[in-house]
Amino acid sequence: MRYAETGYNLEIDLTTGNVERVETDPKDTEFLLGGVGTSSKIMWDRVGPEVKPFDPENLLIFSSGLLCGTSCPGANRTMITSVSPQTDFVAYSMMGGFFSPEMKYAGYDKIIFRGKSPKLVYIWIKDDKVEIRDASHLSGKGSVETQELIRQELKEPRAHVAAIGLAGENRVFFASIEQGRSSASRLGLGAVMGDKGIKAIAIRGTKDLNVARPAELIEINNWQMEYMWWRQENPIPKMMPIMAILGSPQEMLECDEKWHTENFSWGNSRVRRKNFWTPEIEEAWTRQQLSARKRLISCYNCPIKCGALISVPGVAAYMMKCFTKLTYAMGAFVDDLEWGLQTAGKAIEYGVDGFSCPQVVAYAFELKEAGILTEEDFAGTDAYPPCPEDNAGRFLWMLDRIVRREGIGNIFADGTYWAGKTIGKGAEKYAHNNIRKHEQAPLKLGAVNPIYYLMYCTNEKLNITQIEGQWPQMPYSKPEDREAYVKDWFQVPDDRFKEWFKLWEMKGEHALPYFPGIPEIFEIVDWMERMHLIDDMCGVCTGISAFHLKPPYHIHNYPKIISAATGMDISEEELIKITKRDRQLIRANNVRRGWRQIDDMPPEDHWAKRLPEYEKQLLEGYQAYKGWDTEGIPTKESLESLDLGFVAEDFEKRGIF
Ligand code: MTE
Ligand code: MTE
Ligand code: MTE
Ligand code: SF4
Ligand code: MG
Ligand code: W
Repeated sequence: MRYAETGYNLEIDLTTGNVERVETDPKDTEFLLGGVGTSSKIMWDRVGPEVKPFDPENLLIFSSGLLCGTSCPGANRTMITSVSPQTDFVAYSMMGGFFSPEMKYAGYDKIIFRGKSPKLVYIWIKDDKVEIRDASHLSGKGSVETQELIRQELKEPRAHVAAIGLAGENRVFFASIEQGRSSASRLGLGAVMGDKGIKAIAIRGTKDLNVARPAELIEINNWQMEYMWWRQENPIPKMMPIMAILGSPQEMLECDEKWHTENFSWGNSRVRRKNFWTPEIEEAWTRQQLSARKRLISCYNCPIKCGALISVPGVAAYMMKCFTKLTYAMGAFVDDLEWGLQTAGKAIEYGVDGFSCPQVVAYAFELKEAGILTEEDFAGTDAYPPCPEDNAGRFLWMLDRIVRREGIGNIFADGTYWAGKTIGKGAEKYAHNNIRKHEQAPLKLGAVNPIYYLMYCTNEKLNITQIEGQWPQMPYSKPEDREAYVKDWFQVPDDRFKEWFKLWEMKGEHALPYFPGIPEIFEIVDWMERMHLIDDMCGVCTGISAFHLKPPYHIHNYPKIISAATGMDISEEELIKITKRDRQLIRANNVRRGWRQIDDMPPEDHWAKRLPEYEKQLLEGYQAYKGWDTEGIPTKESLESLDLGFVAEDFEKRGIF
């Protein structure tokens, strides 16, 4: 008997229409747990470096995590893996909601798509019954709208549906996949879904899922639930609100946006607006947020409710969480939150990433202002009007051109990096906020922070929120606050971390960037990265885990949770080894595709004050610490010590070493 997982993957070949339920090898689970771990192995085995994002050979894998569907709180993430059109590397993007548990209850750990359908289809999975159904009547429909239409058509109100909008159908490089209370947003996996001809996947499962030692598991889960309630009622003192309580950043709850609106940049990540947050703005934005927010909502088996149902005039109700609340208003320079929420609603129906899209549109207007694009590029045709002059109007005009790939929009539909290359004439320079060809949060800061520097340089995930956490962003200035903070900090790998924290100060010798010291920084970064990776293998939401300070999941209880759920009995050391192995394999997939360290440097202007010598020392040291060479390639010794000799052999054959 398999525990915590079903032991089966669903393989769907869209070219031939072949559907197979394939038993998986339990050894793969011992080797890489599940989620991104086992998906990376499938990508390694089956998608060679010659495969391009829109080749039929590219796979699109919807994976549950190892703990999804069990009693573990917040274990609901679906990890979607494929070669990204935006980066040409193997990417993964996540969504919460209800999809993964439903997949497990239908009897599958992963759904693996290959090939391409000749016409637009949707997939209907009800337990053992799998149908590929015609979706021509859904062509052009919104991603949220489609979910409801399919539930009605199937007369299955309890089916969970992941769908793409117009952007995915038109292969916009930053197209998302939307699903009820969540979104797999980044890296354009919606475009791969559209390219394969899949409009949506609907799923309903009614089977049981077994766990190995239920009483033991539930005891830990009960402690986690109690602890979470306690944490919500006892915010961490003197921390910024989104870090003080659990949840993917609680932007739906929080109305005070002084910090984000004045410290994050507007437009194409360019302009900081000091003194934006006036009493008038505060009053208007708070009122608008409270009236738009109908109720707070959660994902499967999570009490935290960090999402919200949003209803604003002119667009259908939709779900929102985290920072997309602000990206549209700020990207467009429109000082009206309600307009931002309306535009976000529209963009979500089109199915685009709320981080990339506003920056891409802002970039287009920067190029116009710089004279690189001309009036003619923004002219109308028989099919659409000329571009309006006002900020709101021109933003919506460009959004419409992009998702339809009309006129100049066709170029911007490829994102800032590729659009810059196509346009030339110096346009590349204006695409200034990318890492690995991908638009980053519009965040420009002062002096380089060594912890963030290393995360930006080395992590394969493309969002800083999806790597950071565990270690506070800033020290407390008062020793007694630091003392109080470490008192109940049982999540740390060991007590040395508490000692470093107690000595860490805002200014002077014990302040960033030179304190904590380099070896300590490596351990802190490694810890943060590891916890995120475990979440992404297990399908646990980082909003109640790795992203947070003092979360209910940590390095000491994870091995117990995994053991009780699966019956595998792994120790902390073994879990750490699995995460190292998984990390090397994720990296190896991309190294084989030509990735080198130079592809992953943070934008030059990310920090105003850089320290090139120190940065070099940090990066080279961390690479050695992680078992990589100076180009970021995993070394032979490291690969072999993690039982990844097959990767080393492949690298040898290809002359990569
Ligand atoms: N959980 C995992 N395992 N991995 C992640 O990267 N991202 C978090 C959170 N949970 C993340 C995660 C962040 S920053 C946000 S905003 C939400 O998931 C996004 O939720 P959604 O994907 O369901 O829309
Ligand atoms: N795009 C859409 N369409 N919807 C969203 O909720 N969330 C943003 C960003 N883009 C979001 C979005 C946030 S807060 C995060 S952290 C990332 O997507 C999550 O990326 P992922 O879903 O690819 O893991
Ligand atoms: N960093 C700082 N210093 N302060 C913040 O409030 N907000 C986070 C994160 N980083 C935040 C922060 C939130 S809510 C989001 S969703 C991300 O920035 C978005 O950026 P990313 O694309 O880099 O994850
Ligand atoms: Fe969903 Fe928020 Fe709970 Fe995470 S913390 S599972 S995003 S409700
Ligand atoms: Mg997501
Ligand atoms: W986020």
